Amino acid sequence: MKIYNYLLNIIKTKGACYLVLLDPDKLSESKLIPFIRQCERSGVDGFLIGGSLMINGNLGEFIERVKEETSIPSIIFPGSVNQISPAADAILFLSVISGRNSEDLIGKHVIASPIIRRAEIEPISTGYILIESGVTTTAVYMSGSMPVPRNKPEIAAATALAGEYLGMKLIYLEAGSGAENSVPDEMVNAVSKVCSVPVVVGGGIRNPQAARSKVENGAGIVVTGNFFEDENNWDMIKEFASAVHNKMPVEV
Ligand code: 1GP
Repeated sequence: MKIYNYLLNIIKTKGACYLVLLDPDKLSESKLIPFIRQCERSGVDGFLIGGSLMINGNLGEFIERVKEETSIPSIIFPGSVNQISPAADAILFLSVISGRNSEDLIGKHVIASPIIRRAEIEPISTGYILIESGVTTTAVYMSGSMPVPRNKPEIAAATALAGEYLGMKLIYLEAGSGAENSVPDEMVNAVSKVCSVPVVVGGGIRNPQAARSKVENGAGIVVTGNFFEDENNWDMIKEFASAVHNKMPVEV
């Protein structure tokens, strides 16, 4: 529970936690180290590492390089059962509870569990809820399931509550990487109201204001990925972190 408790503690002290997604397929060798340094300087609380396909990247080697460079926790955000490595600190043990596909609800977990145990990394049980976002995202396509309609916050809330009652430690509202629209604030609000575990929000968040409004609506953890594929945006990492850390005094 070390990393889970770390996340809870950040939420308690800073108001919310800011995680940046590193996709080994998208982040070139030459950009990785400067990007990590910039994240460290800018107040990022942790890295989610993973990708839907992992076409070129080697996850284990990638995490090792990240770990050499920083003490910020590395948490695997697995796109498949192949994405498990002892180099990480923890892994989001994702169950796609918005879908009805048994493989993504429990099947892959049976295969992954002994590997995670051998790797001695911390599994963080996470109810993963895919939200309709304007386009068919990779996450929706790969899971072969229907996302929750954007205008149905009550379905998201009931699904999240079921996840919490099943013992899940995080509820992740996912619009999908590169989503046209992020998860609606009203939905974040409806889910946060019924859940006592932290609500993670990710997908399509492209400015600090959007990040802040997820937190104001109850998100405990905000995730961004795509936006920083463009190096010209790296200067804004700090603004994102300050927007998420709403209990901290604003730095000038
Ligand atoms: C993590 O999929 C997100 O939940 C990341 O989304 O790449 O759109 O920021 P973006």
